[in-house]
Amino acid sequence: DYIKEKIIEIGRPKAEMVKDLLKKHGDDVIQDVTLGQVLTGMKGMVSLLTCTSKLDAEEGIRFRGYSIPQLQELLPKVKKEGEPLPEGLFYLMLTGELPTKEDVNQISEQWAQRSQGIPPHVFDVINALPKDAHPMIQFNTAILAMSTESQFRKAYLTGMDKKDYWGPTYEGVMDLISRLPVIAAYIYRRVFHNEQYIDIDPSHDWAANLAHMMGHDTEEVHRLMRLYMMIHADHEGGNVSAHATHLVGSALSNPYYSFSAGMNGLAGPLHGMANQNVMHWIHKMMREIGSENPTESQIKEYAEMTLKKGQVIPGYGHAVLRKTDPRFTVQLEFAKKYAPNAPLIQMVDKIYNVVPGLLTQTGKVKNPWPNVDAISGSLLSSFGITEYPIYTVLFGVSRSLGVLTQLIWDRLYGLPIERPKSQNLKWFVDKVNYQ
Ligand code: AMX
Repeated sequence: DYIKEKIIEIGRPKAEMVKDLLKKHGDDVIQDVTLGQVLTGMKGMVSLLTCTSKLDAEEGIRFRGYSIPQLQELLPKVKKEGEPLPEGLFYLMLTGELPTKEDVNQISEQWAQRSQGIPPHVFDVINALPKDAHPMIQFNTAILAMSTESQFRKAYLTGMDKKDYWGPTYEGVMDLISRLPVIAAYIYRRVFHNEQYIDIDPSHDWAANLAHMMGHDTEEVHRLMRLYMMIHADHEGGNVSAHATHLVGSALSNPYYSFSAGMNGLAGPLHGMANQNVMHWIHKMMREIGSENPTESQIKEYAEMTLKKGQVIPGYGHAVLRKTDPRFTVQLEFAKKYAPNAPLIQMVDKIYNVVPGLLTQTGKVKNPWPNVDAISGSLLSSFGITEYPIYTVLFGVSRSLGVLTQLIWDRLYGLPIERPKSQNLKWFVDKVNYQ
């Protein structure tokens, strides 16, 4: 596997640098921490080493330095006018270099092959759950059930050198990423399509295969799925799914345990579940207003009511971003190009016209602009994937690309167990001489 060779070549000197940096500058002060930061979710506190991507409050995500529009130009595609292949983004996050078409093909083939290895008990475990168990419960249960295959655990027990931990981690990560679309599609077909399952097509790329196995085997859904899988892949290290994966991984838990932790976090309504909740919010609004095509002033009134009830407007706001999320914008552009008359996209536009103003008026929301989830569900729905409880699962399949790549780097760097200090309320009170 030449990708593995490449990782050693790039990773070893970086790992040495981390050690040396620590030795020479371990006591240097890099930032002051305020009480406010600790009590509001550690926002802005630099406390993680993440190399796969970086989030700027104004311009949004960059993967290894490249913005989404740049990657749309630079990453290999199936067709010139199409969307980049997520395999290419994975390669970029893993190695820091832009892939060739050949690198991407090699990953597509490897993943199609590795996807065949899901042990039968994983499907038994899914089947043992009630069909109305939320798809994220089924997804995460399957991920944990797959950890029986962990190569890391076996290698650890045989007693390997720490320096080599990244190797079996890489194998586990490749297996896991390859198998997630199969699991996601299985759950989708089980819950929403009468258990009519569709086999993988090894000639397809990873994202197209997911669409194919879900039963949405058209070129336009392949294209949409590639876009979706690219933009949800990573959002630097501190978001709940990335941080949870890293944290649990720091105990040397295998990639399945680690990723499962991240997915439990993604299932929260303030994080990945927001994409489903946006659809829930829109449909409830249409029902309550009694129209599929409410006016902007009706939407405004409904949104005001949501705020009055002390609830959040899903799809808006962000812990880091302070402008419209470029992941929202790229989806809106895609929609305007390929589904300009879709009613749900027009609805997204109308909501976009009224909600930021309302959130600004509250005086407390730090970012009144839409995030990735404000449109992703409406876009999927407009292309026929209308069963919105599956949306967070699709987010999760994509998120594996970034957080599991970082897990390989955690092992390459030899990062230790994470263990921040906690204090009780009295300590904080005394520290600031609170009267
Ligand atoms: N609607 C109503 N109120 C909101 C809001 C929204 N969309 N976004 C933030 N607020 C409120 C907060 O609840 C908080 O209220 P409080 O002081 O009464 O507790 C106040 O504004 C300040 O919060 P903040 O500093 O602006 O946000 P945060 O960093 O604490 O939280 C986020 C960020 C995303 C959880 C929040 O904006 C939110 O709840 N948004 C809606 C859910 C959502 O879309 N989540 C998806 C985010 C992207 C992702 O991870 N997929």
